[in-house]
Amino acid sequence: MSTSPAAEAARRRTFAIISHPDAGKTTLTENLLLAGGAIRAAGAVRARGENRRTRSDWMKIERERGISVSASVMTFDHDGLMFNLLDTPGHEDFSEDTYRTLTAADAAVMVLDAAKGIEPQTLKLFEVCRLRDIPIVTFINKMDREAQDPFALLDEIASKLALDPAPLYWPAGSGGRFRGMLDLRREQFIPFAKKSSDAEEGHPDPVAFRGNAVVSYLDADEQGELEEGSMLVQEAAKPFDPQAFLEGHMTPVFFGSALRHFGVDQLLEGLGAYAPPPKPVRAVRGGEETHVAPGDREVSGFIFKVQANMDPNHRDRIAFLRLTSGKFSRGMKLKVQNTGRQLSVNAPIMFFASDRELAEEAFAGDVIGIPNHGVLRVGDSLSESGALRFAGLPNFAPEILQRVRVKDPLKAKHLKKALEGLAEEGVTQLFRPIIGADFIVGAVGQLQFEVMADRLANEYQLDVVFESSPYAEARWLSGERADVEDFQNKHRSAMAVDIDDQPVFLAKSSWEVGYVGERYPKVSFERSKERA
Ligand SMILES: Nc1nc2c(ncn2[C@@H]2O[C@H](COP(=O)(O)OP(=O)(O)OP(=O)(O)O)[C@@H](O)[C@H]2O)c(=O)[nH]1
Ligand SMILES: [Mg+2]
Repeated sequence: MSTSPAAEAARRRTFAIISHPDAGKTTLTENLLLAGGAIRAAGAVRARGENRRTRSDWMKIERERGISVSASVMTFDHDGLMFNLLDTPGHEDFSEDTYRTLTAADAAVMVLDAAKGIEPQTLKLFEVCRLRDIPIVTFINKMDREAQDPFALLDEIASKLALDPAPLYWPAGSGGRFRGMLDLRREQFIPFAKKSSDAEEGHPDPVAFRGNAVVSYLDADEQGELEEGSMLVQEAAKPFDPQAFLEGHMTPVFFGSALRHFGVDQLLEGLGAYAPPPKPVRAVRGGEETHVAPGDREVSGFIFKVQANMDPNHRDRIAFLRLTSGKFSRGMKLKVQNTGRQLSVNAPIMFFASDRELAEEAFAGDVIGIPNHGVLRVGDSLSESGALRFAGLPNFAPEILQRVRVKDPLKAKHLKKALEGLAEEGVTQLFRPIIGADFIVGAVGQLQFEVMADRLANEYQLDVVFESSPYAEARWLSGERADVEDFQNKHRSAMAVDIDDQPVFLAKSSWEVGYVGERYPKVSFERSKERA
């Protein structure tokens, strides 16, 4: 087998699963792992307190609430291809994580709940995909429940997303009347086995649609309806064109039920066949625009996510590196572009479904976890020379600022460390006012505070409460040092520092920001922090 970086990258399929909350991303992730032979049994997402649990919702709060709060990566080898699958949270309070994760993906699977179609959050995520030219595969999930008319669903994709839907399968009924689906390319009927228990399920093998065996699964009416529907849709929809898909104009549409492991094999096959391998990535080297190709010799990549305490016993901090070129081998030295710091990557982790393993080698498209002590941050570009810089990642300004208090005052020092640890993930912001002993936490959504309180309890044994703070806006200051210092000295009661000791102005309203901004034209007040 060839191991040239180009050939290895060519067999990578790195994709993110996106959708509105609850459409079934995590369930689908699990079942793709199952379909790929990476695990034996899928855990029920909502099976609280049981041993069977999803691999990608590994945080305690995720298991308890049955929601994903953090993106996770899962790698598996199937059919000669390496799949890197990124499960993302659907709730908008966690959008930042999802947006960043999309920067590491070469394709996206958009999961739609067949009863709901395109929901607001799906639309937003889709816009991000479009900005980044990521081709989109559509999976219409929950066909085992009463669904909308499939034609209406396709119409919605076409009108709301301005994307040509090209169904590769066509469903026979839904909910209690769901019988299976027709493979439009092979004229085969794939029967859905109805079973009420969630035990290991097998669905019967496909049969020829025009053959005799189909009558065991469809009565005459159902057969006629499916025949008519499939003819209509093939007349109405454009045939699937892989090139139009890669260019972002068309989406192949799959149907199924992730929970009942139906249609998942077909989706995996489609991803293998059509999802693109890693592409060249735009970068800057020595001030010049350039492209980094997956087959380039130099090993490079960027950090799109940092996660603290994946192993709570070790207070670890894992930076997720999406590789963009070269052949990475364990022990290699990589340099961080902005700081020039070099690090030996001795214990890189790959996240296989059943286990984490040391990554001996990795190629463009792969995601490896690098344990570090806060040296690596989201958005960092890594390479052997340290000269490559990839485009920055989106930075969300905090929308809500709250004061955090630990119930046991003796634990205040411990609280500081814990808050810093979580803030290093870059999703929540920590501000320490210059005057007083408060900690102010900034986040984009209310749910972030709940997650934080929960994680502080579970990962740091700290019982905290979040309270409203007098502040509504945080602004990072920049400008000539003397000007910034002058401003700070005159506004000490509203000044704070972030985890990197950068000065931050805390304002009571956006009006106040505008007001002081006019009086200090030489100082700029940034809504989010760009790392130098
Ligand atoms: N009936 C039915 N239920 C499903 C199916 N897929 C998922 N579910 C259920 O839908 C609920 C949400 O599923 P998840 O996989 O957690 O959804 P998600 O998109 O990952 O949710 P977030 O990550 O929180 O946005 C769970 O109760 C699943 O069991 C399906 O095909 N059929
Ligand atoms: Mg989920």
